[in-house]
Amino acid sequence: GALQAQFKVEGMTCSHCVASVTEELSALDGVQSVGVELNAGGSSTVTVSSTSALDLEQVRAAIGEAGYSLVDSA
Ligand code: 9UX
Repeated sequence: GALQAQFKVEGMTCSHCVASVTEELSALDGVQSVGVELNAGGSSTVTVSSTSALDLEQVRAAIGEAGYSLVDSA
């Protein structure tokens, strides 16, 4: 089955942000789907389904490429 991982992302406030992040993450190896629960006032939750485990630094780079910041979980 597919693996699912959740990430917190700062700075996303609109549907264009969602589209940008979705596009960048979808380009990563093995990614099957990307879902975003937008929270314009704080950190949005991004859920990624993939066929293999994601490389955190690739995820960070993709989110940065879209113009946003991955929030490191404590
Ligand atoms: Mo969503 Mo626009 O950030 O700069 S509000 S794309």
